[in-house]
Amino acid sequence: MDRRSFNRRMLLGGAAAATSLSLASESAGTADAATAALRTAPAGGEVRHLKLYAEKLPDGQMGYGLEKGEATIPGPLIELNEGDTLHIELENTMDVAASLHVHGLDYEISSDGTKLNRSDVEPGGTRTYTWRTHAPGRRKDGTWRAGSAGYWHYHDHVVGTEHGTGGIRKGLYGAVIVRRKGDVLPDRTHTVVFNDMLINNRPPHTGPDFEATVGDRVEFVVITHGEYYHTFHLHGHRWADNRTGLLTGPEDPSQVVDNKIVGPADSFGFQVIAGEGVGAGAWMYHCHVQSHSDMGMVGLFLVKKTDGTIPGYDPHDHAHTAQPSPGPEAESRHEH
Ligand SMILES: [Cu+2]
Repeated sequence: MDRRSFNRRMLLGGAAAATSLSLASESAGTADAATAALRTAPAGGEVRHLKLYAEKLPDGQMGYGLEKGEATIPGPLIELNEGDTLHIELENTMDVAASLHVHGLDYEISSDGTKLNRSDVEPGGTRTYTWRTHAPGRRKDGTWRAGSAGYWHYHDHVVGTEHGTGGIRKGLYGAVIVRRKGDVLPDRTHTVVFNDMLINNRPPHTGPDFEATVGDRVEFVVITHGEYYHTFHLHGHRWADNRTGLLTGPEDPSQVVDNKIVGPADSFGFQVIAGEGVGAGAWMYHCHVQSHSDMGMVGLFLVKKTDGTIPGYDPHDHAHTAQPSPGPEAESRHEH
């Protein structure tokens, strides 16, 4: 594979719109291409600023976006390093109140994103939410305090009900990744949200599909919303059921899985080497509750050979793409 090494990271939006955002600073290390060394997350500690818009989409759904008119479902991927602080100014362009509520990070009650705490945003209004993160460490009483690193998510907590049930249903959600210093950085990140019986609020049987080339280090963030429990299954690839999805060494006791049960507001993530040991192909991912997969909770991890082909895959005779597919979305591409 073309495992280029640069000392600069940049994220580009997906095909449909700008759906990604790198809040991670330049990765540590200046490995040269010959060694193709892993890129890893630097220490955090930076103060960052971000503007988000909550918008109604033309089809009646709702989304968060980095620019007016560019909201997506899921919303932008937000990446931080432990120790970072993020100030997000949310502008609500809709005709109903909305908010931003995050899981896993540190925030004061004024950034709760609930009506209860008067931290929602009226139509046409703006509000700044502050999220903080911290590295793990020992408390004064000797106990161990977990760090913020993890695969988390944010969502509206106001539209429809006091719990944002209507906003979440319509697409007001997105992924947050907090990395620990030294965490392996992927080439690309994809967000998969099981929301009721849909994936990323798309029509059943229409993906989203994600493309990679054999050897790419691909990261998935999997989030669940709605009323149901699901099982996330990826064909041909496995991951460790721990914080990063990666084993730390031969003694790491984490279970290696290719299927994981998830329920509403769960989130997890992992990295795979595309096609490792199995090669290129149209690898399905889907909910493994049989009736759910039959109803269309399925997408494709399209792993191409270096010449761009996918053996055995003809998109035209594949039922999965019987309906027009807008192409890859919710994708964070890490150019480096
Ligand atoms: Cu399911």
